[in-house]
Amino acid sequence: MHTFRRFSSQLCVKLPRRLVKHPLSVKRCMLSSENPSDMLAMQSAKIPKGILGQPTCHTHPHMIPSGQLTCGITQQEYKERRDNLVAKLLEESVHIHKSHIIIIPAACKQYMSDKIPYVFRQNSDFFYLTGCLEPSAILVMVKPVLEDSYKSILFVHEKDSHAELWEGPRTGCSHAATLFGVDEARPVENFNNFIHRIVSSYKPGVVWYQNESPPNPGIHDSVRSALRIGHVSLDEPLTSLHQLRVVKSAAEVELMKETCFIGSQSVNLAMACTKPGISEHAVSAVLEYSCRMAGAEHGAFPPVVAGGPRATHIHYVANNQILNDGDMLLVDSGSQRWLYNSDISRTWPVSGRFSKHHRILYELVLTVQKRLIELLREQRPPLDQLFDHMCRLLGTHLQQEGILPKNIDSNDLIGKAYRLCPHHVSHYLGLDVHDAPLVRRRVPVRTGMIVTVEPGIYIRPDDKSVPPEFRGVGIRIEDDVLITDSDPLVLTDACVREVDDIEAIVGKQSI
Ligand SMILES: [Mn+2]
Repeated sequence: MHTFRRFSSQLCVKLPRRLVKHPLSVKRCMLSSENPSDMLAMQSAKIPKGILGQPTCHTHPHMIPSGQLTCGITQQEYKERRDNLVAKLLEESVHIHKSHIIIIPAACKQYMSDKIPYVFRQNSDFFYLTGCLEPSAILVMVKPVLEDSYKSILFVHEKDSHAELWEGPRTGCSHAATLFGVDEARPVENFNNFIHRIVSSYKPGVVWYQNESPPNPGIHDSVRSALRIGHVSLDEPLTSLHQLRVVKSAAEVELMKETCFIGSQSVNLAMACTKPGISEHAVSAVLEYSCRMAGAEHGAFPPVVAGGPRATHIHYVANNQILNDGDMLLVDSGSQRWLYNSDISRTWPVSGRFSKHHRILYELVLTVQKRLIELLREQRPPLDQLFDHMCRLLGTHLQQEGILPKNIDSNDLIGKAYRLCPHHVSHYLGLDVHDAPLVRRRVPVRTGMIVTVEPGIYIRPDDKSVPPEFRGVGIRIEDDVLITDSDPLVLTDACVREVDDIEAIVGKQSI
């Protein structure tokens, strides 16, 4: 096992015995029982030796098992993804008698100020198809009308001793085709000429390209001017790509299990470190520390660490107040490991003991969340429908507890519940936190999808429609759930959620 297992055991909070779970069902060095070691050796042999522009199984064996291009994923799986995308675009295209040119750019480096870069984050669409972590690279796939197969070309930065002195090693064109298993590698400087030549020689054609908010503005003009050559139309590839991305492969599910376990343990540790008087900032530091030590690159997003009434601001990320005895603390956080994200919310009392009214609200949200997870199994509803269920369930339970008045009809009740939980109850999860955003939430969930289930209640301190003892509290409980052919699998079930379990660990660890 790689970095993940080595560190995670040191950082596990001591949980009651019945809660201790085994995080992984697989050994990273074997993909499946049918995959004999000579096959892995064969796949390793395809990965060039020597120091390249990103970690490989040869240079970083503690990060990437033998035979894989990136942790958990082989060159072959990346190739199958490209094959699937090309096949899907052709199948759905109305342009049968045309050539197809698909352009998927990598992300560019972003700067916080002069020459000071942010940590680079690859464009998930590009990464999904290549496994390439290089900024400003470009994947082009060309399927001429008269040919049965397509050609994949990866544009990368050529080796350059001066640039490498500052920025570190590059893979360069000589190794990129072998490393990424594409047909050709070319220098990014040649993209402009190449795209004009290809569009002219293969017309009539369709260029598949993300024209709205392009990931690499530096090549946008080149693509736009190639489109003016004539006999070429523009279409967008991402709707089809996201339909592929939203259903996870077996290897992706294993990566998601890992990131969900890391995220779960980091929230458990944050819970254990919480006591009156510490700051939201310190809790946020525990989350980040725990994720990184367990093998994540970093958090999945800036965490929400919101004590007391600040939890009623759904995207509170200032995290700069002191936590008081008597407050509840809402945390929404996750980890990113090999670009796969977890997304977890928990709410717990700063003192370690739920007050009577906080407990009523918490158990109400928990009951609703558990019912929603059951509904995923029973009905496999679209996520939008799950949201309607949440509003109805929240309304009914709030009425039963006397938090909402008894004399309102069911439509009114749903409206009032919506006002108390104005965010959606679910989104897809994977390489992006809000994964595959072009897949509608109106389609029924399917086996292999990973979705969040995150009901909440936010009662502002000045909300006169609710009894005073319930005001000034925000509660959200969010888990990550894999849809399977049988019961849905809660990938974040290592994260403490029951009232008794929370009370057993809050404040039990000093920092
Ligand atoms: Mn979420």
